[in-house]
Amino acid sequence: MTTELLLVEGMTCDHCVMSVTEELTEVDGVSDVAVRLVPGGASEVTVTTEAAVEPSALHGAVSEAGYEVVPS
Ligand SMILES: [Cu+2]
Repeated sequence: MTTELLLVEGMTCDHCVMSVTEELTEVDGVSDVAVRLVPGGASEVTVTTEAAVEPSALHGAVSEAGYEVVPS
């Protein structure tokens, strides 16, 4: 089990948190998603994985939800 910290821009409310959580949870190997919302800044999204997951799959899921992963 490992955790990945993603910084995500564009999230402003609980609905954004739900969308990002939902998309990331659908990625194979992801077991948990925790978000510390920073409206108007880079929110901290902690993704727990049970198997090896390509960072690009996580970034893709965030884009799918309509937000952007920024370099940490
Ligand atoms: Cu929102």
